[in-house]
Amino acid sequence: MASIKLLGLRISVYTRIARLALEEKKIDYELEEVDVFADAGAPAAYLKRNPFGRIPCLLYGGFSLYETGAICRYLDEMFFGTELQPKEPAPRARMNQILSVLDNYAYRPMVWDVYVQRIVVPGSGGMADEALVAGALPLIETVLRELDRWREDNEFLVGGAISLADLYAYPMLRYFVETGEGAAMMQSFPRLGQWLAQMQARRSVRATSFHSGDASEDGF
Ligand SMILES: N[C@@H](CCC(=O)N[C@@H](CS)C(=O)NCC(=O)O)C(=O)O
Repeated sequence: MASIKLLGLRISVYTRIARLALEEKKIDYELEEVDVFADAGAPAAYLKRNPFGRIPCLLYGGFSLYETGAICRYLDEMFFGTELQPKEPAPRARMNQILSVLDNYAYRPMVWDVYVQRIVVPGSGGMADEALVAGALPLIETVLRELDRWREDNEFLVGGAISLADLYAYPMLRYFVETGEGAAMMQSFPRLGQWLAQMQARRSVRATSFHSGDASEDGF
């Protein structure tokens, strides 16, 4: 039985980021599903752990930790294995900059304004809010242009080694490219498309797909 538990949802972007860190570090863990999207809201027991009601939350021994950035840095600093943060100040700062850009300018536009409107809302019989989709695209394009510029021709977003920047970006971009707008926009950033395809092949990415037994990520 794993001594580390992650409370979250398989379909959640931030849960997947934490799972990617656990997988990259080869840490044994158990994912316990907590449905914060239920009509009744996040379960009361979960709100005692995280009063903001956001997932994921990490449990290790008596230690309980929420906020994905804190979780990922803790895992990286606490456990041996692949290091997920550059040691040198400049690349470390670039990685932190990318995390901040993704948190603030990518997650909501890519996931909620485009993916949810294009895939989830019509999937449950609703109509997409076209204004929301259209309004999100310019900001997303700026994010992709910056990621493409920072990556240059390196293998990963920050130089030649995987870092938290890649683990944050992948789940957000993954949802975005499932939409027509996302797939079309990625054509303008072929280097970033190549990065996404490389990430797709990683063991950690395959071990954490958004849906169980999902082959839809294989094709990209
Ligand atoms: N700042 C939080 C954000 C986490 C977050 O927004 N998670 C989403 C799922 S991907 C969530 O819990 N949403 C529930 C809600 O919005 O009520 C973190 O870094 O962990």
